Amino acid sequence: MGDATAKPRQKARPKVERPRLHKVILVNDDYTPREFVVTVLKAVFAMDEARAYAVMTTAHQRGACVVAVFTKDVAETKAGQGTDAGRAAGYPLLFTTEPEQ
Ligand code: TYC
Repeated sequence: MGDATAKPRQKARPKVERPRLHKVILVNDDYTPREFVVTVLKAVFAMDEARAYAVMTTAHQRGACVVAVFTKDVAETKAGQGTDAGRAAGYPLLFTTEPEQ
């Protein structure tokens, strides 16, 4: 006879999708001063000088650089803040976002 009190060995665990993360990408251009890019990276992405300089240099040399990964909303907000900071100063600085994987 079956044991009516036997507990399931595992709790039912409904599969929940993790929200996909989105990359913020810094795009190089020929006009925005390097030091301005570093300043924006520090202000918007809370980077220290060394990290901001490394990201700026990678974008400068390779055309673009992944800055950080966030939920979609945060990625879009931060990309907008960075791009807006450039526009406000008259530069074509551009941050884009794209989903990871
Ligand atoms: N290429 C720019 C310059 O030589 C600097 C720069 C780096 C601009 C990275 C944008 O995403 C960028 N002044």
